Amino acid sequence: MNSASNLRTNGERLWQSLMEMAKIGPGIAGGNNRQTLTDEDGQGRALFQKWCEAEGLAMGLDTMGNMFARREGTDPEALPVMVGSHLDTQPTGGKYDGVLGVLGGLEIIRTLNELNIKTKHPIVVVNWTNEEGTRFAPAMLASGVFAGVHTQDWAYAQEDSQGKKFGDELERIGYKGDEPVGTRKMHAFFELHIEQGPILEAEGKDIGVVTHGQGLSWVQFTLTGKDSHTGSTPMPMRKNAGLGMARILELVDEIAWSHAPNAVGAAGHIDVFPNSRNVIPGKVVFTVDFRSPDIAVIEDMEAKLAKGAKTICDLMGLGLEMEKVGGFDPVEFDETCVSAVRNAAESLGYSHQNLISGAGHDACWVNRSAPTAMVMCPCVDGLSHNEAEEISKEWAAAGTDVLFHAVVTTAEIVE
Ligand code: HGY
Ligand code: MN
Ligand code: MN
Repeated sequence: MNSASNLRTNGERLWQSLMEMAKIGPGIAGGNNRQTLTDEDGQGRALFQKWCEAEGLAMGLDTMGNMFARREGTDPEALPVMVGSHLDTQPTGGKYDGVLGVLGGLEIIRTLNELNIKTKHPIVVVNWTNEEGTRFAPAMLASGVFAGVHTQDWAYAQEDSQGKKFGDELERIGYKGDEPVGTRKMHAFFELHIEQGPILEAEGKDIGVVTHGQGLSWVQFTLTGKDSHTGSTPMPMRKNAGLGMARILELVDEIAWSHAPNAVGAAGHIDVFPNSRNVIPGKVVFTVDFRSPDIAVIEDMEAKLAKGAKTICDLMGLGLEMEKVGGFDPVEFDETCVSAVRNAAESLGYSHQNLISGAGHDACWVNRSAPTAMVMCPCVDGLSHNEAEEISKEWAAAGTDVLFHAVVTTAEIVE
């Protein structure tokens, strides 16, 4: 990009919008609890739409609740460059996970409008529904349906812990659109996201040029033993599903360490029944999250765990059910789009390095629909999925500047 190559977005305006959005669905410790398809998610969507309409964008809404805010280009035939992320949060989430990518996209529009810059390709800012997968599994549900990975019917039938269905909740908050999901085509997609890991901060780099995303496996385990009295049931007579889970979780940790340093494993979702202080748990349900940049490693970890869990449960006389409830293969992003990110960081003079994303993102699925790349900025202590998640105003601005240049270069400025 020539004359616009020294352009910068407005970091202060972006920061104000981040803080404004953070007021919706506040957490209990300074972060956010704006879970997907809750009233708070609806309020966050409404604020985003209000800001987009104030910039003259045409709003689109598809049957999975994905929101598309379109700025016209000069060539009506040209496919849009899309840019975005997600506004839903974890129950104890931070203010920036996902939100930075959506509002960074909006900041691009605000800057282009302010400077009256035109682009050949339209630019569309996207809010993908249910990226987190915490209320309705799996993660990246709506971008997955958009990319043809899941069917819409299957997604609509997904239930939360109260038995509420995704499709019903989407209707209830008023964001079930008419546009058939996946019909909207694009020229390219870019996503700005906080790293959610410690590498960029530790290396002193402002920008992560994301070349790959690691793969993910979510397997839900249901162990059944027998509820009984914690006081009067002799040890040899117990069928303790909670103990079975503890042994399996030890094995999860051992398997992940056996593939150090790039594999990880843990269980974040654990339900114990009846969860009473003086009842041996007769049933536990938990989800094991394995990740690695290497699909063979993920498959080996899954196989080792299935085998080991069966041995543990057979020995303890526990019932065992395993169900794959989420997953995607490691992702390689588009070289042209990745170069646009790297060139933007270089021309703006921001320090940068290549990075493999540890977390999953909507870009991982959208990459199946169109050339895709990601920009990352550091976060304090690499902490995320924690209300104490923090970034600096400078990191947010640097990431958005790089996003701006990658998007606008790809959308082609019209002099
Ligand atoms: O699970 C993930 O990696 C993402 O934060 N949803
Ligand atoms: Mn995210
Ligand atoms: Mn997240």
